[in-house]
Amino acid sequence: MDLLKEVGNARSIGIAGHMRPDGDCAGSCLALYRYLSQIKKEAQIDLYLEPIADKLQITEDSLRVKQENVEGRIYDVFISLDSGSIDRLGFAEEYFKNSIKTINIDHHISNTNFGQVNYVAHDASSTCEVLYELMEKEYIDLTIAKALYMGIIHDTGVFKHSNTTRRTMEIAGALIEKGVPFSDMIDNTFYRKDYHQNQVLGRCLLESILLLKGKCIVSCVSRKMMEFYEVQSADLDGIVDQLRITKGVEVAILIYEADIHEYKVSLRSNGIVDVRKIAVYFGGGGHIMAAGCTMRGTLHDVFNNLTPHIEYQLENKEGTGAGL
Ligand SMILES: [Mn+2]
Repeated sequence: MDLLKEVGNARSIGIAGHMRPDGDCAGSCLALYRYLSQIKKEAQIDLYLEPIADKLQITEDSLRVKQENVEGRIYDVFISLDSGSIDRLGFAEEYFKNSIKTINIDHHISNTNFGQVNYVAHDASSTCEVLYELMEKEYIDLTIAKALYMGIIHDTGVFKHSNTTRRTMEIAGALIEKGVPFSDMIDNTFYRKDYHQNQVLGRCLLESILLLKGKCIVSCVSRKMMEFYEVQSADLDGIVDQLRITKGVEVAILIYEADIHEYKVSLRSNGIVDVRKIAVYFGGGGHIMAAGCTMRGTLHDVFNNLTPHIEYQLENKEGTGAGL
């Protein structure tokens, strides 16, 4: 796809990403906004996103992000980024639907090809990687490079997940060459935790329990604990991954109390157990190594319902070496 050709002489261009923007969504939107603003100087360009987390607001264009919903506004071209389906666009879905031409750029395998023009690269680590390939390289300045780099590190878990390819690293290298302050970017946008988040992490590690001969580790966060530390569910991100890397552990579980007798369960596997299967059984979903579901009952019920599934998979798959 020739991105600039597809945008053509549009006088108004809208850009949007998915609800609750993550690093790749915010990064790709900020990068494309800046890119088109530089090249299509005559056009009116608007970027729509739900509020971006402070740590992801890495370019000054973050201040230009709009959340308004003006009825009847029609764009010549509207571009969706990092969104697997049209409903994931949230309030911007209306704009997308009403636009004269729609373009859908993404990397999710599940993408529904909801645009008139669809460019979905399944093998790309991130939408930022896809965008890099579509951009004329001479227009990639430091601002764009930073935004693209952020998306790549977030969707690859800093080059750790299996979606990282040689090409991903080559692109990251090209972006570093533009002067991206990568150490700071990785610390500030990916690993940084505030004091309260660290306290809850510590508490979870301290109170974690090993089950099934040390192959399963569990920790729970009560409503009371969340109120005490003044944290929200998003502040618990990463705790289950820390539990997962405990030596000898195959499955890590983090449970937090969302409501009375309602628990959100995050599951992580090191390969032998397919946690997606377990999550799906309880009405949730996810991937083989990372999944989640909501369970009702007492904490005791949650434990008793979950562990047999893990035990079953451990007993039936262990030692085969096949992993899955
Ligand atoms: Mn993505």
